Amino acid sequence: DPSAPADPAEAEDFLRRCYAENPRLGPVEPRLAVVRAQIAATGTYTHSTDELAYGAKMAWRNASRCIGRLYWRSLVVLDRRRARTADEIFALLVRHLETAGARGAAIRPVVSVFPAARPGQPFARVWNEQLIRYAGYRDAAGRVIGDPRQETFTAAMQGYGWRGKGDAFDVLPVAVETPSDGLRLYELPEHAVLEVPLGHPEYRWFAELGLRWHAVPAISNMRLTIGGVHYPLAPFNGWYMGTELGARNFADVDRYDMLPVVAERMGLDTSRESTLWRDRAAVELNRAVLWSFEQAGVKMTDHHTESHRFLRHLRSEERAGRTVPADWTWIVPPISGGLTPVFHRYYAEQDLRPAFYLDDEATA
Ligand code: HEM
Ligand code: NRG
Repeated sequence: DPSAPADPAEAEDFLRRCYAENPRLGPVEPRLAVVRAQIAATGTYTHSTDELAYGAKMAWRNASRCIGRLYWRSLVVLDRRRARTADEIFALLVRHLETAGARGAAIRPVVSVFPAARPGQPFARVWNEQLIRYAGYRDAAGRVIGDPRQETFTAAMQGYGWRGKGDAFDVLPVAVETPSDGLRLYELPEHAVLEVPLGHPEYRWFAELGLRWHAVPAISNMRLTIGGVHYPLAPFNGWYMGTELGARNFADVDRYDMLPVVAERMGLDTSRESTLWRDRAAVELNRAVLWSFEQAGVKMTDHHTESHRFLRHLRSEERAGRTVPADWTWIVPPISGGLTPVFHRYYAEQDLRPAFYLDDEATA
């Protein structure tokens, strides 16, 4: 429950770790005394700018499903704890996307931290799972145009009066809910949404499929918890790994389901599974994704490179005397798993905090 009082033991554990890892912050004991008193008086406490920034980095470091953690120290932390109104919040979400990656520029990992939940009080949230997502519309024939994953959300937005174009890649509005303004919908300005049209290095017909994807994955529905304090609105982004699009968003049967279409255009024999037409189509789809982002000059990583980087991260964390919690089922890429080194080992499974939690499966 994000509105529960801060747990003093969790606060202490976080502060000790934070100050031990950052000697420049000085001794932790005086800070602990202040925080204990603040929690006793108000049920919560306020992080210093340094504590917030380092806590957010620790939460990324502890994200056991994330293969991209080598760069956890470079996270840009935007302190947005003073934002209140829906208009203010939306303007800062746009600033987040601008900071993450202006058109043509490199993508920077960024988190924006909005006000903490206070004991017993309502708090601001964003309903979207990511700041940029494509609508999914169910047509009369029962088929979905766009991203089927967003069908329920899209219908909810339509229920609030939103009307999309009805195309396969309509950017959804951002639904901001605050205690003072209730729910408000906002359209992202075009300049904040960088997209890459997909083509293929050899197949001229690939571009005719009309596929595209947004450059920045910005997850907006996970709660950041640091030292017993909950930040229900703390959207973060890094860059994409190609397989997220090529092996999942475009390939999954309950997403854009493109493998049969690609296989057909490739002229593959789809009459039997043993021709491995799915696998062959999936590889070309993934090549198309990586090639297109590279052509567009938009940062993206491939699963082989990222797997090696992740092992480097494991080694460097080990040298620092820390274990790296990791969830094998999420770390191993969704194609060619066994061709990457992350497949061939076990990982420590631990729920370390600070952390990002999806509230449906929240453990705090
Ligand atoms: C999950 C890569 C940055 C936190 C993932 C996944 C990948 C990935 C491939 C699995 C996603 C899936 O299968 O749907 C990367 C790359 C990054 C990056 C390449 C480039 C910098 C970040 C940042 C944060 C973060 C900046 C937070 C500050 C997480 C979390 C998950 C995750 C919490 C789990 C999401 C969930 O449970 O749905 N990441 N990531 N990642 N990443 Fe990263
Ligand atoms: N698979 C999801 C995104 C999940 C997080 N992936 C990242 N995160 N790369 C999708 O939209 O396909 N990140 O912060 O970079």
